[in-house]
Amino acid sequence: MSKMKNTIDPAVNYLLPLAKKAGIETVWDRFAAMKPQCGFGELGVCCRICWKGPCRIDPFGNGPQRGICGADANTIVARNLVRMMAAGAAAHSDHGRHIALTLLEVGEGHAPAYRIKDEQKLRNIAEKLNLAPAGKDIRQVAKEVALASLDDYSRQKRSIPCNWAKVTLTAERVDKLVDLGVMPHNIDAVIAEIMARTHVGCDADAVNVLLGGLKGALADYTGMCLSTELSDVLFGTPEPVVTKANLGVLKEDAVNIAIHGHNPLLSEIICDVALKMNEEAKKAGAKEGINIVGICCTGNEVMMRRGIPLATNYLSQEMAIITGAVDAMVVDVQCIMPALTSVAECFHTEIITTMPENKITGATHVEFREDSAVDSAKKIVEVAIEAFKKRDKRKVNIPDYKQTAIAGFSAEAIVAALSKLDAKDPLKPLIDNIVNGNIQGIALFAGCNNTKATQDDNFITIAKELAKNNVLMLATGCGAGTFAKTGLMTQEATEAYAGESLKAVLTAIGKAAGLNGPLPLVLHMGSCVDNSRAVNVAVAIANKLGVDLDKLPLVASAPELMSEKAVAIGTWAVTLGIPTHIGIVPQIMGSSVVAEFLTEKAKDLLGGYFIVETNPEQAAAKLVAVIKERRKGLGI
Ligand code: BF8
Ligand code: SF4
Repeated sequence: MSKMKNTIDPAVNYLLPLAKKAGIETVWDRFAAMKPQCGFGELGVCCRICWKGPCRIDPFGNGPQRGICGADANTIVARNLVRMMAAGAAAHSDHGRHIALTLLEVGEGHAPAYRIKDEQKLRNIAEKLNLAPAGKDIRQVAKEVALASLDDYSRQKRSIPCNWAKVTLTAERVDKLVDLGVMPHNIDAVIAEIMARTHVGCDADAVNVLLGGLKGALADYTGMCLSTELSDVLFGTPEPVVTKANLGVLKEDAVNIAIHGHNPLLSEIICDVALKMNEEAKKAGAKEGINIVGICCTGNEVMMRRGIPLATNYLSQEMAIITGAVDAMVVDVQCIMPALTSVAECFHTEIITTMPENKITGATHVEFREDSAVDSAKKIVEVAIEAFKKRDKRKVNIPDYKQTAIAGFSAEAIVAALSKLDAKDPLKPLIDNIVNGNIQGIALFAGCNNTKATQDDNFITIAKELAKNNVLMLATGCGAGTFAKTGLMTQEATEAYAGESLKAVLTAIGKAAGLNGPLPLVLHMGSCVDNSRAVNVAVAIANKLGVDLDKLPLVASAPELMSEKAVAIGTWAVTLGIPTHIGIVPQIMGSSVVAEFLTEKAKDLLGGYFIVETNPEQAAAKLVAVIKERRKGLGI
């Protein structure tokens, strides 16, 4: 059997041999050393929930079929899975909480580094949340919106759904979720409930455990939704912006600061502060001043709002350091490889952690607090400039690879582009083209990279196939990073890969919006929390057509997923009625009950379901078939 390629990213393929020569270990070396990976873990049948264990179920039926307490494979797999969903929800919603608390501080006048950048959006949100904003001072509106969002973390009455889940979904879906008992009332309480019900000796009915997981996944949705919308209020609602992506965005003659992680609260301020500290960088010998680049979802956030170039996505974060040109990598939360500090030891690069609850041994910690954000940002830029002075020019190898990428397609930006075709009824041109078949359906690409797949390859293969089949594509997270790096977020990609009817529609919209050509082939919707933007678009279409989400020719795909957050996102997508492809075999196959529920029974219950397919060509074919089936269901 031929060995699977690590990546199709040319910048990474340029750097990997250099890393090898220098004896620097990367994620792919550690993956190779880890093989074969534990078969029990792969199937999800290993339980470490109590210290009588670890227990593992023999998948071949010869050895133990129950753990020491009597839990069977179904219970064990379901518990392991929903704990992942709880962790994903905790991660996203903690991010959301920080944003909501900062908005509250802004409303109360205590956060001088921040301001309300999109007042209209804040008022629209307040309307949506029934807070009657008309005539109120904008700071008062900020306070009320923040408090209504924080209510979603503290409400004790189980019968009252979370505000953000209730007001952003179709009425039919809300009713269905309430009827099923999976509508969250309080994000934190739902996460705690999952931890409680999966404690030793509690919920042992696999399907019941899974229903608890669905509620947790919807708590994840709620947290990311408020996070996205309130971030727009504070930092601006993204609009299309042309920028570059891949490691070639690093500059030899600049102080390169890579911002990595997820939360825009710090990265936005760093961008502001860096602009003012250019002269200091120049004095230190950096002719081009300071060059900020992004990695992972922080990268997506600042790319969408400021056109900051994206250096790379998840799996190649170490590679940024291996260029020898990154002076500081500033990290906040989530998806930051602990390996970064070991790689950085071979260079002059400073790894700077910023969050008290996210430190890495060997990193420099510069604590970030919202009330002293500018001071923290200044300190960070100073550390980067000092590090630049120590850069060893002989070790600099910036790969000459970068692609143009058009980012910034928030739901508002898409509606704005469409309104150039029909000002009174902006969604009409989109819906007309879906109904007449020029656009066959919509696919949302989300999720990570995973060493179990060739980096970026699944995304690209599936997208090219869907493009040929006239499917409109949206992307977030590291999937968006893939498309940005590979040039699929360009007008040229539309010309090259879109089917004729899709191309015609994208060209009509693009030209009307003054882009002098088509919209890009894949629309960059932002970071992982920004998956809620795709729901906004889908709900608007569903409401206009008078159907629920599970009737739309809409699919999702996370072909290289790995994180607990991605598990939570995939699960809420299914819970909202969206057929969702995953390209990595999930760690649930040790339970027929769990596998069957998620891939089949969910369809009857929710309309959405998981499609597991590791082969990208076949995955694309399955997604096209689902879209056709949905079209048939709608009679179009
Ligand atoms: O939230 S796609 S690897 S960076 S988890 Fe992480 Fe996955 Fe990337 Fe952003 Ni999302
Ligand atoms: Fe084993 Fe049960 Fe303890 Fe899990 S909870 S480790 S199956 S005894």
